[in-house]
Amino acid sequence: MTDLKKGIQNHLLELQLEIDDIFAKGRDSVVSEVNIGQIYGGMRGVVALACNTSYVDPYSGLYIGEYTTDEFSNKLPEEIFFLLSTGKFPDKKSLLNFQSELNQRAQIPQYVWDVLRSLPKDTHPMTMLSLGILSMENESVFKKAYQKGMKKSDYWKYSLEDSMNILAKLPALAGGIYRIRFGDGHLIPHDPSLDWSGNLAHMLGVNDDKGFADLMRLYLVLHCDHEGGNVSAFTSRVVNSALSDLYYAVSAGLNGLAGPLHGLANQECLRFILEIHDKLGADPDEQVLRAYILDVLNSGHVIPGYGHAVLRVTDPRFTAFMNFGETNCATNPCFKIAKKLFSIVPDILMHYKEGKVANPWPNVDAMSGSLLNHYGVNEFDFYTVLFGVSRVMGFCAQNILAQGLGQPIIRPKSVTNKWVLERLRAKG
Ligand code: FAM
Repeated sequence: MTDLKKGIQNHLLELQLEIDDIFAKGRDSVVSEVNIGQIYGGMRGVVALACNTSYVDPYSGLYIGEYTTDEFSNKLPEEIFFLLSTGKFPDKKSLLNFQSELNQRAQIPQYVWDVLRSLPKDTHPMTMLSLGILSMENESVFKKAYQKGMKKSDYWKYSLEDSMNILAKLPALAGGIYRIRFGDGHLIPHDPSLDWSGNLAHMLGVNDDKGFADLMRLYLVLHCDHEGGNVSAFTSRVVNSALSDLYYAVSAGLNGLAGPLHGLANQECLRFILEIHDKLGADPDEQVLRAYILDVLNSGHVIPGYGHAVLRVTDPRFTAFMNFGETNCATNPCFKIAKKLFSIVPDILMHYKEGKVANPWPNVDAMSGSLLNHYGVNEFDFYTVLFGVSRVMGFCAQNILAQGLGQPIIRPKSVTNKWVLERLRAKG
């Protein structure tokens, strides 16, 4: 058994003991009530899910296990996947074993490239990523074992196998999508001497600069997971809860990530910054920039990269990217505009329409595009693919743990307007 598998097994035992304790202390205790506004309001604020990979505190941001963003942001993505799924960082030997496993599984079947190359030239790269993974569904070891009648207690082990196979192929898949969609179509081979994010930087073939490889590492670490209720993670979990295997579940999660209010926001952010650069110049005057932001708001548009459904402070992932930018690309015009926006937008949003924006602070997307721009990745449509490569770690870890804990199919109850009206009438 690999160290990762052993680690997950031990983690599942710990989590199960905690759940037993929780149930013993108060299985029927009420932790959250649902009002009618929430039924019609995207279930915002309803506590209805348990997710033990990560937690988002409104005031201190993302925790993976016990670790704050500051504490894990200098790690490798492989260490982060270990942490998400076992609750602990791997030691050196376990890390090397895991990396070697990934290397052995990195080869992408030829039919995936045939599918991707057959798509219209202007297909969105997120469609290609989602379809690339879905096209490999026939390789699912979970599906094969299920058909042979595997025990429920073994589900997570086969989902781990599927996860490893999917994760191992992501750098090559993302690199290939970039080269087919934006380059000459020539694929750069996987290099087993490089780690996971190093291979992604290598196979994109955009930039040999060490800073770019460092940015890919940071990018893949910071986007890995954001608890269980966000659109993509929740979608992935709902689909997997029907025992659709991880190829289906990961592809479904990525389809949710492709929305402009979720993962696609990062491409909108750089577009917004470049528009400012074109219209107002590289170093816009503060008052002019303020007026521009107000115009955008008054024309009914959101300011991309600002706001969050859970966070109520500057996203620490934004801060990690900003610190990276200060060290590596402080003179880049987009980075400078992104920094200037940070000094202006929160104040405007705070006072906009009597403070209706719950969180005026920047989220992870407000800065990442400027850094990618600095290293020459200027195809906005590709940005969410990088987000997706990272977020698949969270989808996989969440689903493996949920299966290991025997969680059932997810099926909340919906009601009609008539039902709600009758309820209100009955209450008088
Ligand atoms: N600019 C202008 N208005 C904003 C705003 C922003 N950046 N953020 C929120 N609002 C508005 C929002 O549209 C809503 O207005 P209406 O009542 O007229 O519909 C109002 O403020 C209250 O919304 P909220 O409660 O503050 O936010 P939500 O929880 O409904 O939505 C976001 C959260 C992230 C969808 C929202 O802040 C937004 O659209 N931000 C811009 C897009 C963005 O950056 N998305 C990335 C999210 C990121 F974390 C990710 O998933 N990658």
